[in-house]
Amino acid sequence: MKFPMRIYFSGSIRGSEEDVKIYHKLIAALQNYGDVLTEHLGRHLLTAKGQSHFSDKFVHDRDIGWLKSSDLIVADTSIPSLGVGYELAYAEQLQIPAIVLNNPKHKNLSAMIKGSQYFNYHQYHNTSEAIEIINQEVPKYQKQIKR
Ligand code: 6K6
Repeated sequence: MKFPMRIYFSGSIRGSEEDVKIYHKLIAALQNYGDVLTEHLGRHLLTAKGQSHFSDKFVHDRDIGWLKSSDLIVADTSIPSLGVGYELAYAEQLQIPAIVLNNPKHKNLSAMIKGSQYFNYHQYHNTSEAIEIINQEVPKYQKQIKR
């Protein structure tokens, strides 16, 4: 039996939620390839400062659990976010494949991400370009799943 790919989408929350509409579209594109564990990031449920009725410890432990169980992480690094950087470093440590999508409109991306040979890094300039990258890159990882 073939199991759906488990994809962890990572994007800024407390860094800034400015790009939530873009995340929504990227998540919809990723859902063509598998289950997106963090699909809530693309919803407009998030309050202004990334607060919820869950404690920070709950959010951290739940998200790390999802990350550990994922086959692929796709991170939008366009808005600098400590959480996204933390998740990418965690993925590299665990050798979970990671695609980094970066729109240079906001800031120059940290050398710690851009300079790492581990990440499958792509720059994009608009949402359709980011979706094209997803459609081109994600199927490559689908073939690697051995579950
Ligand atoms: C807000 C709305 C619903 O729940 C919340 C609470 N906050 C978070 N919920 C879910 N994931 C979170 C939350 N805060 C951070 N993260 C994780 O870190 C996500 O997986 C994002 O990829 C990343 C964002 O980090 P910051 O530093 O921009 O907040």
